[in-house]
Amino acid sequence: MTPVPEILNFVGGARLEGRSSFTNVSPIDGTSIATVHEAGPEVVDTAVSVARGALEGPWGRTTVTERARLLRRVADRIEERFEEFVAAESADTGKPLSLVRSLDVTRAVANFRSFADTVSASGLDSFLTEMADGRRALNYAVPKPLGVVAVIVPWNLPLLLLTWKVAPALACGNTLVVKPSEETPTTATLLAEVIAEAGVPNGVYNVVHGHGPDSAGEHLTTHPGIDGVTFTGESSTGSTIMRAVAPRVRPVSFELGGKNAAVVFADANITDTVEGLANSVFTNTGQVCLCTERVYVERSIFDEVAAGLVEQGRRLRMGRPDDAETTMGPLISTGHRDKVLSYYALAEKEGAEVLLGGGIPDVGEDLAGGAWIEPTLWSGLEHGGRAVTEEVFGPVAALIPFDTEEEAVRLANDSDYGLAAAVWTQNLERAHRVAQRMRVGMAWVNTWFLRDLRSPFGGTGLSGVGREGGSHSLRFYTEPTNVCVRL
Ligand code: NAD
Ligand code: 6OD
Repeated sequence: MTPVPEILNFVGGARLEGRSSFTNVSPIDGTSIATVHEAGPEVVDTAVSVARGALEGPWGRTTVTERARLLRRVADRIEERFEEFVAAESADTGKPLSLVRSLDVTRAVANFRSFADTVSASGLDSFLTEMADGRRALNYAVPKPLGVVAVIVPWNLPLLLLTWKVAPALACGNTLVVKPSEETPTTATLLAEVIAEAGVPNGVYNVVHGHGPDSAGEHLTTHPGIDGVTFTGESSTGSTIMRAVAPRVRPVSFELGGKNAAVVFADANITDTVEGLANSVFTNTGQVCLCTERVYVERSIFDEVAAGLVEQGRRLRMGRPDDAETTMGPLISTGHRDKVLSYYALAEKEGAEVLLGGGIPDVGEDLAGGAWIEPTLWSGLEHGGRAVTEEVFGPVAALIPFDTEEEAVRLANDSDYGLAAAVWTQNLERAHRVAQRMRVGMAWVNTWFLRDLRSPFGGTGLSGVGREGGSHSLRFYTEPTNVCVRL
């Protein structure tokens, strides 16, 4: 038997062992794929102090031009090692290689290039001169890095979400201690190699591995040496982290959960809409925070849309990531599958008619140890039940009919979350009117997850705090000092 690789913490350019370790398991078939060294308090402590040292060293004196050049070099190096990143991300998550190539790693490259462009155009390197205030004074604000930033990310789009934070944070001159999800430790560690190869000084980008509570995550968020936390994950974890940083009043940027709605009007192009809806429900096995889990359909086309969506779900092919026929991977773990299955059972208890799926598929003996799940569609649920209000984070949606635009807006907005919505209609006026009334951070019209990396990304309510993307990210990762000179 070949020994599984070891994944170590990466601190100040060195690989550090942990006092304990855990096994990273393949979601495809349940086999062990790596041993991961868990960072205890002493490793986290070292990482934070190394990051502080790097902030006070030459990195702290780099110019925007130099940092933008380094970001572009990181993007180039990821491209050079593209297939290595693809293989690592797919092994950790079970995603089809085609998806990792087209989405995860491609976006990692784009994140670095986009923030290199944004920071170059931002004027962050020069004084931002503001208007004199009428009392013959000149005000100017000097943007400084936020400092040592804790970056904590989940398992669903590990490299995409990590680089979405790392690129702007580095662009602004911060130093970082990154904690990837315990489920997906590999690409954050590969990124450390690439960042070093690009010429970023040791200590600027550090990785600590481990779990959340009582482990690396908690050690990091409660550490007195961090200046801010940027976090993507569950809303309840966001709430815990907020409490952890409260005693020292540290700023947070939170991208959290969602229970996203799609609203489909009778005047929509049905073929395009059904295809778009299927993407928004099933992409990445429903494990995208933006995925649609509630579909409100105007009653006159309800049956047609439901039938179309069922047909799209039936066409999904589960299998090994390197099989060209595979279009849907497993969930991240059998633990997460237990949670999703508990919602499948709950929905039936709450009166769902199961239009598609509802259980564990037969994927054959080879893959039986994996976290496979059937894509699932429900109708007949009341709007207020738990299956329609709580985030499942699996390949599942509830279809609910509506009769008027007002009712559709009310139902879509009736959620404690407020991340994303999609409106499907060919009526231009209605498209703008309804999209603007959505109580969410991002509303798409006749599309889903179409991204411009400069636009504000984030959610309201339980879905987050603040916005990231383009200049919005730069604002979080900098701390301005205003200088007022009497004239
Ligand atoms: P999670 O909150 O369980 O874990 C996210 C990260 O936080 C992991 O690295 C985990 O180890 C760490 N963590 C957990 N508890 C912690 C604690 N007490 N202190 C410090 N760190 C802790 O989330 P997950 O299950 O990995 O990801 C799925 C969730 O993430 C879903 O709710 C999904 O909607 C959300 N998500 C949101 C966005 C967005 O942009 N809004 C993007 C992706 C995922
Ligand atoms: O596209 C992005 O920048 C982004 N942050 C996507 C988040 C997806 C959630 O799973």
